[in-house]
This record gives sequence, structure tokens and C-alpha cells, in this order.
Amino acid sequence: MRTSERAHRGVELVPLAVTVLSRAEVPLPLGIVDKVGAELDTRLDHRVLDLRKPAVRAVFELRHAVLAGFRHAFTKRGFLEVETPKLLRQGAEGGATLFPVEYFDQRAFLAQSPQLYKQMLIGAGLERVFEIAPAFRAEPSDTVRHITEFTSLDAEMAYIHGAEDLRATLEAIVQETVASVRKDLSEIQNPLSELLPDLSRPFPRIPFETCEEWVGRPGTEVDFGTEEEKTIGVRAEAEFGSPFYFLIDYPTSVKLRTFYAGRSDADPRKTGYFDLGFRGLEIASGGPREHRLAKLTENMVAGGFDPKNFAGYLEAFRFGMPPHGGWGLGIDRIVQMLAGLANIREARLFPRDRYRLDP
Ligand code: AMO
Repeated sequence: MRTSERAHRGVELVPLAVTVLSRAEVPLPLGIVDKVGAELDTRLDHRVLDLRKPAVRAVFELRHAVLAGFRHAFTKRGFLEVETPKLLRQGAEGGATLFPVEYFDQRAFLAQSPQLYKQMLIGAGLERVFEIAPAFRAEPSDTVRHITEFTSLDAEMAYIHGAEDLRATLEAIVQETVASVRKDLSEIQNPLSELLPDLSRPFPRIPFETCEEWVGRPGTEVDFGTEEEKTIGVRAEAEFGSPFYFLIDYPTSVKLRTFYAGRSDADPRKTGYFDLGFRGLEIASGGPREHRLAKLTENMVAGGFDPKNFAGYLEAFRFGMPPHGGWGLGIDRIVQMLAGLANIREARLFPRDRYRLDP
């Protein structure tokens, strides 16, 4: 080692000998130290090299901190971490996005979500559960917010008194997690810590009807599209000063195919369903469930599902099921937004989409 004026920290290492442990082919398909950014497809085609860039590695340090933060926040609140099957006989989120699998001489599907199992565990008396696991959706559309394999953070809670119990818990967990991510990243001098939003304000609760007015089509009862979601995000931040917001009171007509969603007894046209948005992107979705077997079966039929295909799930409701509810939160989406990434694919090590099965 010797002192040097040119060196960043004033000292320079002078090797006495160099041993080559492993030779690199030249030229590299992708520059690692170049400032010039390569196209995302090229980066993903050569992801191992791409991941060597400090700015790319920083995203996965953030992802690690997000997962650690969520696990801690759930555990502290008495949630049990569970793992449920990913090879299923039927899906819960509608047939359009199911991936069929040849399963010996039967047909199975990859899990779109752990929905049915997390509710069954409430019937098993576990009362508070969460799961962080892959979910699969055959999303045909090529967007910057959809992938075919994503990581879903699911939670389910028993003995709730309505949607607000769920929202208050989710809000506290997100606030605590973002604070712990900031701390973890600052400790390792990860520059992404500077991007993290200040979450000292409560997340506003904005009724579905208000959002319909904001996007200029009051009373239409149609779910929001990408551009509309962005409009809602901008308006929410301008009016309430919070990048996170709840979009509440989804109408039953919009959630008809979500058979497990509870409908209000006072006004069956309404559910207690909500989304959690973050700067114009839906991050989580959930609500109170229907825990009464007869009503649940009715909702299934109304949504176009055959109760005979859900015998194992329905059995859990036959021997006592408390009121309960929960939510599903997309880990890739929250990482995308916290790290300020243009495309969700950048938030996964080896993303999968309609066209990409490699590497
Ligand atoms: P939902 O279908 O809204 O709800 O999904 C929950 C959250 O998962 C994320 N997500 C995705 N992320 C990336 N690519 C995709 N293709 C994709 N699809 C969904 C989103 C979304 O908010 N069972 C319910 C949850 C519940 O009610 O508990 C469900 O799956 O962030």
C-alpha cells in the first residue's frame, strides 16, 4: 500500500503478484462499469453480469430489507408465518390467469394466490397468519406492472370488526417496514435510502365513488385502468400529502368474481373491499371475507364458480368459522416503487413474463 494523490481515499494497493482464479471471456455482452445504460431486455438476457453493477445490487439489498422488515412487523403482532401449496386443483382468482400443469394423470394449476388456504387456516384456529411466497398468473399483457411469477405477501386475521381493523394493521405494518428499510439501508450506505418516502401522515381513506369522480366517470362501477390509477395517485398525494392511500368501499359489481369477499348486510351492493395504492400503483388489495357458509356458496354461484370444485375449502366453514379478513400485497410492486424503478421486472432477480423463461 502506498499513498497516492489520485486515489479516492488517498492510498493505493500495489500488488506484488496477480493470480488469475477464473478467466472472463471478452468482449463482455454487457458493460459493468459503463455509465451508458443498456436496454432492459439486454440487461435481463445477461442478468448475472447486470447484477454485478452496484446500482442493481442496491435494489436487492432494498428488497432484502423490505422482506426482513415485513417479517419482523408481522411477527411482533402475533402473526404466524405459514407456507401453503402452490400446486392446486382449482384457482381462486378467476380462470383467465390460471397456468395449467400436467400432474401425473390429473390436471392441476399453479397457485394464483394462497387465498383459500389462508382462510382455511383461520378455520383451523391459527387466528393470525401471513405468507411470503410465489404466486403465478398467466398475464397475457405486456406492462411495466405485471409479471407472471410474483412474490405475494398475504395476511389473514380472525375476529375482526370490519375493514378498518385490517386497514389500520396494514397501515402500521407498512409504516414500520419503510422506517426499518430506511434504517437498514442507511447503515450500509445504500443510496436508495434517500428515495424512501416520509410516512408520518396517516394514509387517507378515499371512497371508490370519489375516485370515480376524480377520473371523470361518476357512478360507472368499473375498476380503474392504469392511467386512472395514476390520476388517483397524483390527486391523493396533492390533497392529503401521502404517497400511500386506501381506496375503500368497492362495489359488489366490481368484485363479483371475488366470491370470498364479504358483502355488506345493510347494502349488498357494497363490499368492505379496499386497495392500498402507492403513487398511482395498486400495491395491495383485501377486505373482510364472507364467513357464513350459505352466503359464501351463494356468492360463488353468482361469480360463476361451481361450489363442487371447492369442497376442501368449504369444509373449513362447516365447523365454525369466525369473522375474518386479510389482504394480498405485491412485494415486487412495493420494491419497484420504493426503489423508483420504471419496470417491475427490475425488482426481481430473474423475472418471468409472457415472453421470458430464460435465464
Ligand atoms: P389481487 O389479485 O389484487 O388480490 O392481488 C394482490 C396483489 O398482488 C399483486 N399482483 C401482482 N404483482 C405483479 N404481477 C402480477 N401479475 C400481479 N397480480 C397481482 C398486486 C396486488 O395488489 N386474494 C387476493 C388478496 C386478498 O384479498 O387477500 C388477491 O390475490 O400488488
